[in-house]
Amino acid sequence: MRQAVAISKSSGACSEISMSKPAITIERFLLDTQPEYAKGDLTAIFYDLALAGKMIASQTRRAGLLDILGYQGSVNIQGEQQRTLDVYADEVMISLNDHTGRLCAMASEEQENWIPIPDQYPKGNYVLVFDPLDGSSNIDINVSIGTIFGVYHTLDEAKRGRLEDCLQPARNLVAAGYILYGTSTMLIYSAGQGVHGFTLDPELGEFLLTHKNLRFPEVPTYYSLNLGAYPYWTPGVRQYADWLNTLKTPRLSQRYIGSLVADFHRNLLYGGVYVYTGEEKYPEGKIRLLYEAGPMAFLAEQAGGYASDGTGSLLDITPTSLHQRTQIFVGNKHLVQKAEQIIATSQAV
Ligand code: FBP
Repeated sequence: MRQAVAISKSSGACSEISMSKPAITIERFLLDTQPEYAKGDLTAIFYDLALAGKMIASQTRRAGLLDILGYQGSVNIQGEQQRTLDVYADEVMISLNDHTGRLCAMASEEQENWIPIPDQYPKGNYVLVFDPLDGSSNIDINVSIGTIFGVYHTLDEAKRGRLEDCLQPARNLVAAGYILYGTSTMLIYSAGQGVHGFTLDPELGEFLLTHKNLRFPEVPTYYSLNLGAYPYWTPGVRQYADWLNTLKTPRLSQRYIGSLVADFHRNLLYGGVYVYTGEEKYPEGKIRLLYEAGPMAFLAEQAGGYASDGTGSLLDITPTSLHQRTQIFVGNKHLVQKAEQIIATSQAV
């Protein structure tokens, strides 16, 4: 058991404390595990994302105490009433990243158009796409929500950012992840070498490594879908939901938080599948391809899982618009492949 020395605030005396895990920050871990990123920009982008996570967490944690619950009174490009925390999280993500000289473009769920880097700031070679606060419908009821992000490399280093830089398939992602605001605040990411989890130590104000090399467990435990939409699903999707519902070995339990980040996180730790397909309100699906489904598909593949739109890999779909929606089946590979198989068979009849 590693020993570490800590200064006790009250007496100022030195005392020995036991740390179950060595204190490894994201930056340290990236530099140790992916020295090719040591030159800085991507490591620094993670520093900025971690800071954004800390700032957003400091608000979500006190949401009931501060006047930040409820709606902002504005409507976003999705036609959704923006919540005060949606707008706050969006402003944090943009203001922490638009002047660093590391990015050439950004795209956000809360912004109609792609976000250029202001001319007064130097441009960089990375592109940041994000959903500043996923699961917004859960904010006021104190249920876990999250920030989803994806990092691409620019298509042309000679140019300042362009819309095209944002409209890349998730297969091109350099890194992706999410920040989960739950019982604790966690940052889960992959930069192409596995999926790793860091937990925010509120005392130290640091995200410390707690979950190295996360992979979907072979035997799944859960399935996550909104059964309330069952009547509006295609016959193939209904057959798949029935198959999940009646599976014996293993018997799966249904869990649906209504927050993609939280449902994905549980399924990553315990095995399972999250599904959001076309239905009455969203015929082509609700989840946005660029800054929700794409990053989750990248993480799933890095964790030994798979993500599909019901017919093929979500990683290979090139977005044609920033806020394009898609169907999503993501989780244990065999569960998602079963969906493709059942849907294909139902369409064949
Ligand atoms: P937001 O990004 O606007 O929150 O929408 C995405 C989402 O909240 C997912 O996180 C969640 O899984 C889904 O929508 C819930 O939708 P529904 O309430 O229709 O089941």
